Amino acid sequence: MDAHPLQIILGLISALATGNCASLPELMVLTLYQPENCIIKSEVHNRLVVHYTGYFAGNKTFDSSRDRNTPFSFRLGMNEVTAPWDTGLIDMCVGEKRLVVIPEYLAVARPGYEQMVPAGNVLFYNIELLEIDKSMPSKEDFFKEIDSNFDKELSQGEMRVFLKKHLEIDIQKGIADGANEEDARAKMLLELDVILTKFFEQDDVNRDGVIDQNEYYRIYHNEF
Ligand SMILES: [Ca+2]
Ligand SMILES: [Ca+2]
Repeated sequence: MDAHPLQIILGLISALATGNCASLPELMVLTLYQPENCIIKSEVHNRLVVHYTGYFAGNKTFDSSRDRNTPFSFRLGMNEVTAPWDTGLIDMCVGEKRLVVIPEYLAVARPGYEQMVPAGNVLFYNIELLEIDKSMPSKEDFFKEIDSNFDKELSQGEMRVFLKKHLEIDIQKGIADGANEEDARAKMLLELDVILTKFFEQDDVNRDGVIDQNEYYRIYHNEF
């Protein structure tokens, strides 16, 4: 009889954790514990408070909020944490525990954290969600979300990724309400180009092809 997929995954994780296996093919997210009452779940833009322990194969801890006795807080899906956290902690409820296992090629440290997470390691994060705050992000939060390379300028490519992500959320809502997926997607791509062109024509005041922080906050000042 074939092994159950969960058995294969657990076997792979235990081999990795003991250092008996060299590499992991892709990001893995496992729910270790889920409370019975699991109705309010984490979504993109929510501020989450978590406790986590990060360790390498062989169980060597490299970073732990539990050791510091200080929970860690961040906005989900807004580039405040590495991409595997942003995707791996969606749809989670308070009290839930997950194991996020990040393969070497995705285990990229954020600027300033290179020493803590040296390249070439599979990373294990044992994460418990303590709180979800669903209040709206600020304009500073949105700037950080768009600026994915942290250079404090918003390029057309970064704006495109950001808009696409948010239009995709609209599409999924439309499909849930009965819209045709192909039509919705075609309309989205059309809208995306129109919005992008208009945005840069209007708001790239010095015409250098990027939106800097002055230009960005000028938009907020004028339009919000
Ligand atoms: Ca940028
Ligand atoms: Ca500019």
